[in-house]
Parts: sequence; C-alpha cells; structure tokens
Amino acid sequence: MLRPQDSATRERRSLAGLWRFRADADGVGRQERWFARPLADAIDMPVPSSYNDIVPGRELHDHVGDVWYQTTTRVPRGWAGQRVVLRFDAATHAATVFVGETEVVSHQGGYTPFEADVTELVTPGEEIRVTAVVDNRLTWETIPPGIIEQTPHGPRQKYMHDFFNYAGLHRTVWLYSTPVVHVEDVTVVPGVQGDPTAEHLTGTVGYAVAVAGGSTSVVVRLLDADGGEVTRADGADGTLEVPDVHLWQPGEGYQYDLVVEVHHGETVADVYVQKVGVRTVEVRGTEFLINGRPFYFRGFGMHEDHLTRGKGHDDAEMVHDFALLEWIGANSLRTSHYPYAEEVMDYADAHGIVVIDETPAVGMNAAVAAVLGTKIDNVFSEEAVGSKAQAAHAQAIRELYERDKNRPGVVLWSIANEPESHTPESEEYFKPLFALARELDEHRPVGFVNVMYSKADVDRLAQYSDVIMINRYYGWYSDSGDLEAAEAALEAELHQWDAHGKPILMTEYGADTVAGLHDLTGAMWSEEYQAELLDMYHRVFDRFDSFQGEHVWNFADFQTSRGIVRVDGNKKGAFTRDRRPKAAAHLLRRRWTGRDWLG
Ligand code: BDP
Repeated sequence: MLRPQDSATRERRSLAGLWRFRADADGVGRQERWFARPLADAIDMPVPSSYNDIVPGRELHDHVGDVWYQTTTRVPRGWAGQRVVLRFDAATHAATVFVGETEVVSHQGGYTPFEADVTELVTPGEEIRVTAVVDNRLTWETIPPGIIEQTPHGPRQKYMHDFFNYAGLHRTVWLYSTPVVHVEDVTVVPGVQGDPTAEHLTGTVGYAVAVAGGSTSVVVRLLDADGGEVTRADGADGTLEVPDVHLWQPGEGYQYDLVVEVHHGETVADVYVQKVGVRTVEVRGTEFLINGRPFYFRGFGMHEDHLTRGKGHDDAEMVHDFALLEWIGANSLRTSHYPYAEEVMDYADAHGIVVIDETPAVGMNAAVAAVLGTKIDNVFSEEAVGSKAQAAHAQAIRELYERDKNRPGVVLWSIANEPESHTPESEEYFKPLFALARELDEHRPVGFVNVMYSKADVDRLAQYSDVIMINRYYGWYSDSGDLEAAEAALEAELHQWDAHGKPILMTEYGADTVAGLHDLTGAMWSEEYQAELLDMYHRVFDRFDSFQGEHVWNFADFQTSRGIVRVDGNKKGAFTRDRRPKAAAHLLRRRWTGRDWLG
C-alpha cells in the first residue's frame, strides 16, 4: 500500500491532534451506534499515542476491549473531482472506521496500515465526522496471540510476551487525495550488473506500476539525490539501468527518486515519487553480504516505547533514538516484535541503518508463557495457535511485505520471535509461512528468531531459515549470576549452530539492570553485571567466524505487564526508559566505535 504523499497531483492532510475519546467498558458502543453522533462523555486523547498512560489510574491502563475515537475535519475545497482516501497508519490491534454513519473499513492487526476510499461520502469544502472503534483484545485468532479471562471482576487480558499491550491510534491518520486515474502500487527491485564490489558499477532498478481508474500510459524517470535525471522509460514495468550507480550502503542511505507519471491522454493524470536505494543482499555460506561485502550487525532489538505516549510515534523521540544509535556505533536494529512506524523505516532508509523487519508474531511458546504466568498445554493446536492464528499470521506477513517491500534498509524478514520450534506441530504451522515469505520476496533472506527452549539439537525450523537468529540469556535466566558457567554454555551452544553452515546472529542477549545500582561483587541487577555479561558474550562471539551480528536486548528499558519478574518494566536497556546511558552503553560504544563517551 502506497504511503500518502504530496505531489504535483496529490495532497494529504494529517488528522493528528486531539480526538474525542471514550473507553467502552461495557462493550455497548457498537450496538448503541456511538459513531452516529458526537461522542458523549468523551475526554481529549492525543493521536498518535497509546491511550493507556495518558490519564492516571488503572481503568484505562488495563482496559480490555473497545475504545472510541472521534474527530471532525473539513475536506479541502480544492479536492473536488478527486478521489478522497482515509488512511490509518495503524490501529492497535483492530479497528472499524466510520465516516458519518457509514462504516468504511475494518482491519485486524495492530501495526500495519489500512485505508478506505471515502470519495462518495464526502463533499469537498464540508466537514466530516470520523469515528474509529479500536479493540485491544488479543485472542487465539490474533497475532500476537492472547487469552481473555472472564473473572468476577471483569475481563483480564493475558498474553505470552512481556512488553505491555499498549493500544490505540499509535500512528498518524491521513485524509488524502489522488486523481481518479491514479498510481495504485509501485514495486521496485534493485540490483547491480556483475560483481557488486567493483568500481563504476551499473545498477538496475526493476519496477512495476499498478494503475487504477482508467486507461493510461506510464512514464518513469529516475532522479539522483540532486534531482538530476539519470534515466527514463515508458511502460508500467521494466528494468532501468543506472550507469555508475551510487549504491545505498550501511551508514550511507543514498536514495534515488523514481518519479512515476501516469499519462491520461495528453495530460499527466498522477505523479507518485518512490524512493529507491540500490543495493544487493545475499547470504553466502556463513556470510551475510550487503553489496557483496560481509556485513556484521551491531545494534539492538528495540521497542516502540516511551513515557506517557507508550507506542505512539513521535518524531522528536525517534530522531533522538537514532542519534543515540549513532553515538553508540550501531549500524542496525530489529523491529522487535512488530512492524514499526513508517517514519522510523523512512529514517533508517535515509540514513543507511540496516533493519531486520519483524512481524508481530511473538508469544507462541508454552515455556515462555509459563514464565510469564500463563499455562498452555499445546501451543500449536486448534485450542491455541491453530489455523485461525496461522491465517492471521500469513496476513501479517503479506501486509508487512506490501508495506516495506521497497525499502533498501530492510535486508532480512523475521517472521516470528521465539516460537516453540522443536515440535512437529510447530514445523507444520511454520512451513507454509516460510513458503509464503519466500514467494512474496525472492530477493531478501528470511528467518525467525529461535528461543532458548528449542536449541540446535531439537530445533526443526532453522532448516527453513537463511540465517540463524538466536536469543540467549546465559548468565541471566539460566546460569543466573554465574558468568563462567554461562560462558561455557554459550560457547558450547554456538558450536552446535555453527554446524548449520549459515550466518549466526545473536538477536537478543542481556541482563536486567537497575540504573544507578553499583556493586563491586558484580551482583546481578547492577550496572557492573550487565557490562561484564555483555563483555563475556562479545568474547565468545569473536571466537566464531560464522558469527555475523550482535543485537543487545534491549536498546532501552521498556514497559511490561505486571508480574513478579519485573520491577517497573523490563530493565535490560543499555539506556533507561528516559534514555540515560547505563555503564553498558559506554561499553558498547567502546566496542562498536573504539571511543569513550567524550571521544
Ligand atoms: C525474550 C523475548 C523478549 C523479552 C526478553 C526478556 O524475546 O521480548 O523481553 O526475552 O525476557 O524471551 O527480557
């Protein structure tokens, strides 16, 4: 799905701001048609933001079920004769949207965009009322999965991942115009002729344009970053050659503009500009190659998580987080454990940050669930993660691909985090999903993130992955506090994975650490222990040629659900939740940049 943009033929209006908001504790709003009138008893709610932490008290924080958002906006007069579209960048986890009294779209899945053509329902120059009912419930039919327990005190949401189930309108809502004859979709596939490490390379950009609304011809022009025309072509698909191509590189997000023009008779009906970064990605033996050169991942598993706004996108927080990544010397991140805001992905593309792009499939694991206090007998079964979840999972993979397929920064798809992967049932569940990911995208490697309960000797899914991604907590959840035992166990396990002959990435490793807690015996939870643990892991990583990346868990402390294993959230951040460095951040900066904090 194309992102809304302003072009010579298109305009967009952000509906970010304060919306009217009401939690529907009794679940009566749909039946009582709350969308049919101004929302009664409403409070102001910022969009984008999670709603959970905006007001004090448990009621909204722990709300289970529907909440209602409503706003009014005036459709620009100048949009007469245009197609008008209402787009939600995300609604977590499901939404139904109304314009006036008419239902226009429903969507399930909390982190990918959806939209509705509302042309017939609006009159340019006049106001419309937009209402969205957003449901935060996670069940065995959703991704991620969850369980709703009915208790005498009301419904309780349980889930098998640790990060808090923030919900609401986390990203911008747009009203935008396109001409009736319009570009509906653009797909670009970059490549190079010959050896990508050679000088003065010729790049290639395969492209395909889908047009809707009438018969047309398509012209594409490729512009360099200074706006100079590099090449042009006629036709809705083809391959452009880019002489002396300027590659997109880790650390340098060079991008071209593919200007797509739809000609209708003598006039240019629509113009859409698609960014293109030319780079290659390849897994060869135990190497992960970007532009033919070995790439070693340095960085973090992240979360969209900030004080007050929860998972709500904010440009200031985003740019600050990327500045911290640069300061610490990270070259990559994983969108653990769901697709991040498109603004984040744009920033990564524009700045040469390499991304492992993950679906929201997390918490499909009985052992992890047990640690978090939820008992499941058979996770991959019709009683739990069965065919309905699998269909939702397939849809999540499709929507992630459709959203991010053109992004140069995305070099690897992660189709799940820490599923149980040692049972025949898990293999049966995942086999078609790997096939789907490969069918959608022939040009990027695919993998999943392996959990410590399904090690190399029993795992059944690594065979479907191009790379081995593992999360390990030796020295924390196992061999707690014993770094010598942890080191031996880690090394022994890496030898087992080594036998697969694929690149190995440690996608999570770390220790909960209370900022400011210091201990000269190196006790767990202290800044000393976190730094020492990371240092030990690095020592082990450096012993393996097949080892191609280290992503510390986590970039920053983050909010979790309540439980006896967390004090005010997960504290494995290199930075605190308000982004102050722990000793580990300095250690990482030294390892990744060779510099101290003033250096
Ligand atoms: C792993 C999960 C991650 C958790 C982490 C932890 O992938 O989401 O936050 O453990 O417990 O199991 O810190």
